[in-house]
Amino acid sequence: MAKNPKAPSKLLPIYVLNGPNLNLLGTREPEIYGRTTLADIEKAVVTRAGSWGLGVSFRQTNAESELVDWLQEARTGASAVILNAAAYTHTSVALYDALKALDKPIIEVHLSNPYAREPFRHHSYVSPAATGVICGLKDQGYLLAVDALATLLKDKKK
Ligand code: CA2
Repeated sequence: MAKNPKAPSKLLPIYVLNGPNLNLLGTREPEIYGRTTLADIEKAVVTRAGSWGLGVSFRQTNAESELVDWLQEARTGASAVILNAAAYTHTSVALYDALKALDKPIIEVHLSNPYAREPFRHHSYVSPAATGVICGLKDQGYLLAVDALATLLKDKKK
């Protein structure tokens, strides 16, 4: 699909959902998560999605229940979801259930590579319900997820 910023999108927006503590990005542990803030990532994601004619609803919460509510909302409000569930990735059956109820493309994103970190980060409740997983590429992972979704959504329309 050629990028055509002038083409108006008939698609619902992509929800980009971020879990606990990601609001602190850029303030600590830059060696793991990079120096980019979540606001910087939002700006870059909105620009990249716009270049594909796609809209974005970018959100962050520290509450597991709010992530579940947003995933339920995505059933009718989103064309696809990019999810960095942060620590809930490794703990939340509720997120797994909500993702299984969502019949849309889902890309799991992590800034770090959880498989190169502590053993408790090696299991994800999100991955079995995700269309694809991108990790270890810091903020670039979000942009790759947008590109992947643009292709998947175009293929779906064919
Ligand atoms: O690498 C990722 O994107 C993670 O989802 C980030 C989570 C972590 O629990 C996952 O295992 C992997 C942690 C997000 C906390 O981010 C902070 C950033 C700066 C300062 C403090 C926390």
